[in-house]
Amino acid sequence: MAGTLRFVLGDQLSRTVSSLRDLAEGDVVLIVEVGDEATYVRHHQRKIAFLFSAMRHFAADLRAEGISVDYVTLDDPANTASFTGELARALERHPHLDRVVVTEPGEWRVLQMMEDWESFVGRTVEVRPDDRFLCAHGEFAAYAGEAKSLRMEDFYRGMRRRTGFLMGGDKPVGGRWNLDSENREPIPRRVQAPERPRFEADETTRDVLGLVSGRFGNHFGSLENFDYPVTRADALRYLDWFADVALPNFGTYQDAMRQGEPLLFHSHLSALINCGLLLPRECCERAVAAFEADAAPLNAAEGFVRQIIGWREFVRGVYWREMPDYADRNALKAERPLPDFFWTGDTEMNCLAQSIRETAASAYAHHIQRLMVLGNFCLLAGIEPREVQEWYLVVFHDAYEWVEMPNVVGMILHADGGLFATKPYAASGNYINRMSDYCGHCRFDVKQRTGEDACPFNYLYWDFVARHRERLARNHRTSRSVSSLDRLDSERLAMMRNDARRFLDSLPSAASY
Ligand code: FAD
Ligand code: DLZ
Ligand code: SF4
Repeated sequence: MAGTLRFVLGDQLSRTVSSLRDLAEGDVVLIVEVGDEATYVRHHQRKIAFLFSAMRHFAADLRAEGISVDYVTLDDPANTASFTGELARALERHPHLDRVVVTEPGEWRVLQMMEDWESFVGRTVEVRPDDRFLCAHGEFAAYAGEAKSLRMEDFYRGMRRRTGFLMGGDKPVGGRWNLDSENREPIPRRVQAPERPRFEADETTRDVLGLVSGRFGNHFGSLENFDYPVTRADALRYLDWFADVALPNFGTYQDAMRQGEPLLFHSHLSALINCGLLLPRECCERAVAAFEADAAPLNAAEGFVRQIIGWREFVRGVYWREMPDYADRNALKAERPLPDFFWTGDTEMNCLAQSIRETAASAYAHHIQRLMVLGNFCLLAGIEPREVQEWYLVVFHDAYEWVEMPNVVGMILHADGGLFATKPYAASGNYINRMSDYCGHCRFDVKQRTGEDACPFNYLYWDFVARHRERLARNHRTSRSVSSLDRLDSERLAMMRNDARRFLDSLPSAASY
């Protein structure tokens, strides 16, 4: 009897993914653990363990439904280590299957592989759209057209209209589309971050943790205290917990940072959404329901929905529109290698040390740590964009190129020349001091601009403005920084630029990684 091999990748773990939609009697679902996917960049150990465990649990859920699953483990002695090799081997095991169905991948390099599959395996290969995303490629193309600059806000309004989330007819609920101005509060000491549910590692996860520490123990990060959801049921529990407990304060403290507390009121759901255990639509529906039940304010629900149907969908559209050369953009001609401390956390700059060490421990940092601490440093220090991309792709458990790359190339580094960010997000230590308590624990003084004890973000900021003054002067959102630069005492500016040179020259590059 003929049938279909349904190849499900590690970030497609959804029962409703398009490749599983018309599953029929005799079909086989293929899921494979392959070394190449863990090492094309040397992913954080925790990300590999999370995905392998989620893949094994997903396979078990499918089998419990009576679906035939062919699951290849990493330690299978015949494992070829690649998607292509495992597809070919699977078809040898199932010669009666006469076609392959797969959902399009999240990375350009995997799409290139898929394009060769048909001729390689001698079967029809159908690559289906990934309709977990709410905006199809064609719809994004229709929105973006040939435009040289794109604005997320316009796209987002279209998505609100299309989904109907937080809409009253054709008007936004509450009268405003975007309540971001209410979402920039520092977090007062009296406000406690909520205690989170922990999802204890079961036997499957413990097996995977052993496998990963044996094979990838020299990769970045730690496997200790692994307690993240790895099943659909636990992912839904975590979403419920977020909507009930953390969402009400999500908006207000979205930009805040606190020493030792990376999660605060953030959802911590990105890795679950990106691998398929949660659907973006259901996350938004849950947040909207909380708002409608008066359990969360509008600024929280709108802020959360905007991140998902706005930013998340938008960056995915940008990635596929701009690839493959997007990866090589370097508009600011940044050429410095990534400093070694990005892998070790050994830096006296407390905000960076905290963000990097927390990332090593949990494969997570929240958006403002990624944007305004780590990203801001890479921008100001002029770190080469490909090196920054690789770091971000390695260290976060939610990282796939479609989402990592536009955030790095476009959002933090301005390496695409401002395709969608209206200005480079450059900031001095002042911003970090306002939004966090990091500076109080730091050996540097955030108020000083020059000298051994001055916060490096301060002199690096002015050095950045001076280096890029022509570009910044042309942009009405940054021209004021250039005017401020021109008002600085020239001797003082020279001292700051000297400090910046001394600091940058002293950075050890990451050759040891
Ligand atoms: P929350 O703060 O609770 O936000 C809710 C959800 O909104 C997230 O789960 C995520 O799905 C979505 N979201 C929020 N901001 C963005 C954004 N800018 N782009 C896309 N989706 C967004 N997110 C990833 O999922 N993978 C990445 O590899 C990734 N790399 C990033 C690199 C940089 C330089 C920056 C600045 C941001 C990056 N982000 C990435 C976006 C964002 O930082 C993370 O989605 C967020 O921190 C995940 O934590 P959370 O689930 O607690 O998010
Ligand atoms: C990230 C990752 C890792 C570490 N391992 C696997 C794997 O063994 N098998 C698999 O199917 N997927 C894995 N992934 C996710 C893929 O890298 C991801 O599907 C592609 O990057 C396309 O988005
Ligand atoms: Fe970061 Fe500067 Fe504050 Fe130290 S003083 S934590 S380096 S912003």
